[in-house]
Amino acid sequence: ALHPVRRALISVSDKSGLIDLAKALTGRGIELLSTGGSAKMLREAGLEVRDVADVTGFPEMMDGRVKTLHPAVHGGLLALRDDAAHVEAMNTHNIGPIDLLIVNLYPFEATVAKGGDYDDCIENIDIGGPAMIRAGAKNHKFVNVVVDTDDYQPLLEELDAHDGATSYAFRQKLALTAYARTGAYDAAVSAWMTGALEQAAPRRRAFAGTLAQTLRYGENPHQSAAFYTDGSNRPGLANASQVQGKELSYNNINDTDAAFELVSEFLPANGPACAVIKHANPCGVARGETLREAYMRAYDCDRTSAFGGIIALNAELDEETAEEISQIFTEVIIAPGASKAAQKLLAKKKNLRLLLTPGLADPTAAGLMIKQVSGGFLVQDRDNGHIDMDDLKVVTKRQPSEKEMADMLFAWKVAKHVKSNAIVYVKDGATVGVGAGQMSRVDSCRIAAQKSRDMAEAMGLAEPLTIGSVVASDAFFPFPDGLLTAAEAGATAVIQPGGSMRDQAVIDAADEAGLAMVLTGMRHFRH
Ligand code: 93A
Repeated sequence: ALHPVRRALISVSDKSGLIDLAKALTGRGIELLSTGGSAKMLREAGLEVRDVADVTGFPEMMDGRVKTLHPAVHGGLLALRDDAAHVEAMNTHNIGPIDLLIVNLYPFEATVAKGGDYDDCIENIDIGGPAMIRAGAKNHKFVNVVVDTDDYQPLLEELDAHDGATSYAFRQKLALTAYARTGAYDAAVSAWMTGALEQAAPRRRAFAGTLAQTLRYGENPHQSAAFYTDGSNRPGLANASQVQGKELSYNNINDTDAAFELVSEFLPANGPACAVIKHANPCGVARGETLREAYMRAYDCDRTSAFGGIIALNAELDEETAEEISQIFTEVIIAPGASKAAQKLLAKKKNLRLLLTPGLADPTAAGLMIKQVSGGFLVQDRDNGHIDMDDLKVVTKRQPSEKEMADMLFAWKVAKHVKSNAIVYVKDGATVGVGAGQMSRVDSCRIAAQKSRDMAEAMGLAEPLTIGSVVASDAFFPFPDGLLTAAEAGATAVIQPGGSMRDQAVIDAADEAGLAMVLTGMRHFRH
């Protein structure tokens, strides 16, 4: 199923590599048709080109909104060359076959990314381009559709390998890329409109991303993987720049995202903060007088797990913090900046990946979360819920102290980023025990306390740091047992959503143990 290429239609917004390609095509005896701007550029390079307007008999009109939308173009793309009736229709209506379509679309995504206004975005919705791409790709039995400048060279190689023709398999592959492009393009329009109309609700919109990076493998080496950006341009991992280190892996991206989202909960105005992450869960999170202190206190929560972890900072990385971090093996550091001295120091650690972001993420920003299940996707609003001091309801006889209150709010922020069932013990603005991902809440309470005991032993402390701590639970305590476990570990105050049938039993248990307890009225499950 080799098919010769005799006539090409070129209509591109991104004109990089265009002249070289066109020269290579005419050099192989291929006739060129082209639209306004593309034709002009080719002519200026001394190439012979026929205007599409000449083929259609219509000028490009309405600011270019209508240039290629014509049967002379679409007939040439869609006609089955081996169907007598199609060939007769081509002859009757004087339609010439188009064997090669080189199109890239109006830069809609780039217009959105650079903050184009509504009308600007609308004008950058390409109609004729996708119509041609879809037509040519449908007819890949005969037509080659190239939508990616990366495919220019392979196209020329294919033509040379087959004496000016292309194989069916080659055209099929091009068609696959073509439909991925038009699908993603329309999804970008859909996502933009959803945002523009402020209807972030997870309904009535299409999903697609733009391939940003092919990854070496997925969660495990036998899984292939890739990273797609969603065009939302939210500050974070997707638009971070990597200063040094090996390429990010699938797990690095997942964990770094979790680390950065978590540390972004802590406003730099309230002081430096650090989160250390492993397997998307925090090993430790802390504030400090200095960034170095914040890191050390986060590290001290669970030194064992922190090995080979991911570190996120809410402030520019300085030299003394970089020095401290480089004492142990760390996979990734992500921060909204790094001093020259810090960068110089870390440059010696060849494997350490350093990512710099343009600011912190906005925890309150709207967005969507997508999770795949067999046979479909689950889509929900991003968990951008947050609570303030005013939202808290004290339900115990004892009022929490100011210090307990501050630590409870800290613990609550961390708990939001811990896989359920989440239990987080906090003391003086630092986590001192994290229980994550257990099927039973009481187990999370126990594990977090046990980790704190282990750390106390390793660090030679007189007693575990959970003594005199506060505890946060991401969802209500169904029974008093979890709460009592926390009390045994030395917690003096509890923050939790409330809402259990047995809330009263839990409150009574708290009173009996002399605990202060506040209810948030909001749950932060995370799975
Ligand atoms: O405005 S359009 O949707 N209407 C069309 O008929 C049409 N045909 C091609 N946009 C159209 N195009 C797009 O024009 C192509 O997809 C390409 O991005 C661009 C190339 O225009 P020029 O060659 O004038 O620079």
